[in-house]
Amino acid sequence: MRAAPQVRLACLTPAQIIEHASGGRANLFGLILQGDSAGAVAAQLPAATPLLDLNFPVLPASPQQVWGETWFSEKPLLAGRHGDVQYRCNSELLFGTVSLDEAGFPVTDGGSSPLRQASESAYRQIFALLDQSGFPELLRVWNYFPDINGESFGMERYRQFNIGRYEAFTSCRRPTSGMVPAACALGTRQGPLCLAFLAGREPLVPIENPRQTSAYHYPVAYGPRSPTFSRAGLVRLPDQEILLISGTASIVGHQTLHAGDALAQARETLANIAALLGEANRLGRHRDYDPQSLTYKVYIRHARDFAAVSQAMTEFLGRGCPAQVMIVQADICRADLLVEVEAGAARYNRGVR
Ligand code: 3EB
Repeated sequence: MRAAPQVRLACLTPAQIIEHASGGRANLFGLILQGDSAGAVAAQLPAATPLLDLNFPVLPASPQQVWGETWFSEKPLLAGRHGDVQYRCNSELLFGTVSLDEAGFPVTDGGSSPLRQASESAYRQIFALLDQSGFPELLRVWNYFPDINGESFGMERYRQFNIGRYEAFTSCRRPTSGMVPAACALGTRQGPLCLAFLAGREPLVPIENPRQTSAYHYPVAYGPRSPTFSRAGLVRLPDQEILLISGTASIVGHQTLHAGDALAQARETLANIAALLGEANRLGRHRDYDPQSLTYKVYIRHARDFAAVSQAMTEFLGRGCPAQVMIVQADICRADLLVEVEAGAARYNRGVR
């Protein structure tokens, strides 16, 4: 039997999450929960578990609307807190979460918006922790905040977020292109700015998509500061390799394709993921990354597009495949995007030269 990877990414139902959390065998790094009753699951987890409780509706709608993206460690974990950052780490990785209420960042004379200030503060706090923790490398960030396509202070909120994120990277002397983390950025219905992140001792092996302009090189038409993220990345650990695919959408070059057509957008998105798998197989230790071996989180703007997006996933994966797919309803960071897909896989290194 193949040994389990030291870190495992899984989409689980609430019953499974509670069973794992109380079982004691697999340690929980942390969770990103979706669904209206995520709070009920969170209440049953040990105190101080790094946790994002998002209110994205899980599709198809069911009475038990909670799913979780769960990060497991087979190695013992230490827990800690640094400012507003809650984290757990083992010998190789650190997983953390931070939630900041925009109301805590009133506008002052400079005119910088609360969201921009909160975004900069969240990233600065993460970098401050990483600089002193022995896990200097930021590998993956999940970014969530309400009203992502709304406009205030003369600018779309996603663009405000991009400025705050960029300023934290520069003021903390981090590169803003090339060696930047994999990421996603989605709009919630309400609540604070909340981030989850994964950090490590060794740098990410960044992966860009040959079909797309690198996001950090987007033209200024998309906002005064470009988004600071890599299209994907490989995390190399002594005993395993983790592939992390960032939020991926129907963008070719830097332009949105197929406005208004969810099926065509989903197919274009999956063509982008296929291109990233090709790059991962070129750059990785493991040459067997394929659609079937990934765990997916699919964000759709409108619940009515569920059937079309499910169809595209089935075309990509084949019927009856074992891959795990979680579909949730969320706002996407460009108003013309209807779907965004992120994915991940972990490979045990034994037997690989
Ligand atoms: C895109 O390709 C779609 O701002 O961190 C995807 C992944 C997107 C991450 C981010 C944004 C982000 O531009 C949006």
